[in-house]
Amino acid sequence: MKKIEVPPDHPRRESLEVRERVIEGHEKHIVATAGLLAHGRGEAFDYLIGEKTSEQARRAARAAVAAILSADNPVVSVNGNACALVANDLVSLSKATGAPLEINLFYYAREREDAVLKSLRRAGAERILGTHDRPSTTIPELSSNRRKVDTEGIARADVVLVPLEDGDRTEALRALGKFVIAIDLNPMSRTATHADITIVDNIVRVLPLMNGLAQEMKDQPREELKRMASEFDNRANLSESIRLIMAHLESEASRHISLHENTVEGLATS
Ligand code: PTJ
Repeated sequence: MKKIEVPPDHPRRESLEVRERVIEGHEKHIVATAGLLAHGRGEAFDYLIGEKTSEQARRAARAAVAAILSADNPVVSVNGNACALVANDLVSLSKATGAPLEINLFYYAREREDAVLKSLRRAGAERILGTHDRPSTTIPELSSNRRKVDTEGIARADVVLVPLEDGDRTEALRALGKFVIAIDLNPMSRTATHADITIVDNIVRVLPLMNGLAQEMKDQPREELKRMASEFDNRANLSESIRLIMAHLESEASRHISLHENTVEGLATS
């Protein structure tokens, strides 16, 4: 299918361009068909949070970077959507923090694994875990394809970053004693509620932010970073993230009332 050119002055240009990246990823087998639906859901939640990174999400991102930098064996899990949207940023984060990338697909197909691998390599990744030729083990608590994990990656990780995830794995990883960081635009999802730290933001905004934070924080004492991560209160974070959605909706509702009043006033005076 021919890629559409989004007009530079289109009011929704950024969102449409991101959508095009997902469609292109689907055509290259990087993104699962269900990944298109997942993206649509993400777009809807992005609208609800005002399509910008909140201070709360920044705090969560800072705690998340602290957890990754201070971990013994951190791993960044990569699925189709994350790869299509932020392959370069994932590679940068992996290099900045020493956390290897591990391909872990819910809708596994060999051609998808190959497509994600190719895309990560093209983005500059040197060490990629989770491929079919690597030693693997299974997470007994999980029945989905995600149960197969790399022996040198998620299997022995203490901290796992799971961007844009389906529900059950976060619970299983927590049950295994791992510290889970999720990036999810939906603060009410099962992943969001079960993670240790949930960054409620769009992966396309938050990965560059995390890379900046990794550079800024990488020389901070390990104990200080560990404390930042462990003191993060995810219940309060999610509650505040939901409140931000409500506040945004309130201000949108008020804006529409005042637009309506101005129109009525304008009609009365014309
Ligand atoms: O590539 P695979 O086979 O591993 O499959 C990946 C998907 C995403 C299809 C799979 O994990 C899945 O079905 O996920 P869900 O259950 O649809 O959940 C995806 C979550 O990510 C939802 O809560 C969305 O709101 C959220 N989301 C979607 N796009 C973004 C996002 N969160 C952050 N940034 C986004 N751009």
